[in-house]
Amino acid sequence: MTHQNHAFETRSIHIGEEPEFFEGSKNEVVAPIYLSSTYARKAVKNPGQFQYSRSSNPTRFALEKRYASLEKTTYGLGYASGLAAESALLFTLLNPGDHVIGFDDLYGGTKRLFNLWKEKYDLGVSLVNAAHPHLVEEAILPQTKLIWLESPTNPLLKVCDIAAISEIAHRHNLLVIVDNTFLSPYFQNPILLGADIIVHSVTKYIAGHSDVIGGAIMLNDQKIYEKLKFSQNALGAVPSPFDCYLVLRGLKTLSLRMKRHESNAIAIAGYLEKHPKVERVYYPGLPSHPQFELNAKQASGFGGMISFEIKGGEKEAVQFLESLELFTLAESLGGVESLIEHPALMTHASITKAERELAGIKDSLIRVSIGVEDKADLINDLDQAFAKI
Ligand code: P1T
Repeated sequence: MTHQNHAFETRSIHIGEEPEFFEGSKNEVVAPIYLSSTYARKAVKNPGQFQYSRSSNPTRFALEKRYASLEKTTYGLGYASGLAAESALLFTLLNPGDHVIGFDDLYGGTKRLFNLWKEKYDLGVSLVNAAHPHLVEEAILPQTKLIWLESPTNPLLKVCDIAAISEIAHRHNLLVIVDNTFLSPYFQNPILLGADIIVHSVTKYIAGHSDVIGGAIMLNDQKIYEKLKFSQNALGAVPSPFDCYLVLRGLKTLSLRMKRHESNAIAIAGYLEKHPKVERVYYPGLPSHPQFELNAKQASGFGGMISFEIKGGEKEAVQFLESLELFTLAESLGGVESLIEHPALMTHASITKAERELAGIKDSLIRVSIGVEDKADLINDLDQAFAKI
């Protein structure tokens, strides 16, 4: 039976785990964790479906089918981390001296990776406020190859018009890569908006339980897929079968989790916006967000990530963070438990203060990954921590 025409909720449970999915399957309802690193051949020239687990592994194969289905693409590829997937893209698509245009507010580790490529391979990088598509077009150079977007961005939740930027990119023969980590494929499918390649930190909502580091790439273009499939094996940063199993399992509740992350986040963003000790709230689901309507047009939800500036500076932010009891002070996001962090000192400390200031990441900025706990418990915890500063 094929589930390709079913709704997201059905595909996220069944694709890749159909009982008859594998040659020699025992009709398992749950994909087994295939630990074998290598596979016996029937004959020297008859390798069968799997040969060596770095190249392909049945548990990963099941997951890669599901990745493609959830992003509505033809192909999916699994990686050992989000940054391994990003590295594979740079390695596969770029040559020394090429130029990339990125949103000025990207995950700090992505900017650090670009900086590494600047030093090693003379990569040109222009970071622009892609919330204004004309700034992207103005940054195009003869050596530009890629436009790299997040929408919403990490950590300032800026939103860009993926369709408008894809149209500009394609007029100039450029590829558009969208890091879709924040909304997950449940709320947004960038391929349907014209993007060429989707990348995810699977570590976040896709796996969903803060117990996996993983990455994914999804795309339609067969030629690029073949190059990526080749480099995936050649570079070797693949996920373990156990991690693939955890992701297959986590994905089954992605739709339920995302709805709950979002309804909690809407309530908490509203609470923060009214709080006298809060200077400013960044959440695309607030009507006061400058791209509220754009996000509503290109995605079916706003997600569970909120940032806000606390009144004061680093001192007040740190005092607040260290007073919380239910929110966990930790990097990362997208798990069922609420996490909170200080971008300037934590997730975005890998970029220079000058780069942070240019992007608008102040020392008073706090980023929250709203979990799926009871929202009144979460608000009570925020309340008692605000009362301590
Ligand atoms: O951590 P890893 O799985 O390698 O993914 C990197 C990455 C890529 N893209 C986005 C949008 C991300 O947020 C991340 C990782 N981010 C964090 C760890 C964080 O706390 O923001």
